[in-house]
Amino acid sequence: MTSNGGAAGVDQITFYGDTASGNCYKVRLLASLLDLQYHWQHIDILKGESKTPEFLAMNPTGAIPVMQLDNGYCLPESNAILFYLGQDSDYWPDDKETRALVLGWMFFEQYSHEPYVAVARFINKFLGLPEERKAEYESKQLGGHRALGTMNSQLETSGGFMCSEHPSIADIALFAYTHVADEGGFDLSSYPAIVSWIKRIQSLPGFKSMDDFKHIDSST
Ligand SMILES: N[C@@H](CCC(=O)N[C@@H](CS)C(=O)NCC(=O)O)C(=O)O
Repeated sequence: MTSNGGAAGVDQITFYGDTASGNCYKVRLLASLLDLQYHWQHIDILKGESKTPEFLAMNPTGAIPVMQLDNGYCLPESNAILFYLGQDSDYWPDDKETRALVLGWMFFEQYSHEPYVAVARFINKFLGLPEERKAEYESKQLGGHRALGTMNSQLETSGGFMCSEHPSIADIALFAYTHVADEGGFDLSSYPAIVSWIKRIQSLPGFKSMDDFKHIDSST
């Protein structure tokens, strides 16, 4: 288990996940941007570590990430965890119209983006694009490009981030798989507003890349 530095949190938080997964990276990235203290417990889904009775007691779907507090409270679903962590921060807007927009883009991420961009990346990067999944990989390209095109149009007019001129948990949710979309075969050079947005997120104070977290974990 890895512990990070940072200011003392109110509740002791443990995240269970694998930073190579965008869904897990997004919660760790927000914790870093908010300078939250947490323990990190690596879970290898390919070894079945998310299907043990202990893990299923925390999340019956057997998926990562899961957040656990020291009082025993367990919360699965990456975007629910982003909301839990971000709701008292600048990453959750003050007005109700922008809050609803943030939720809308987080639902977009899970329904219209992640099932295409993340799955194509998984088949290509983690499974090595095996022959028997090539058709599935190809079938993800159209939906992935549709999602990236939608994001690019939104970013052309939204003020710099997805919902306004301020970053929100919707940006963190969407950043996780968008910035590694090339690993799923999506060339981001056709989406200049996304490329600029990625740089803006990478410049936020407290930003850490997937590789930064990998180095932190291997050095502890
Ligand atoms: N909607 C969930 C998706 C979680 C998910 O699919 N996690 C993957 C890794 S990225 C996983 O654990 N897969 C193994 C499994 O479901 O058995 C979230 O956003 O947290």
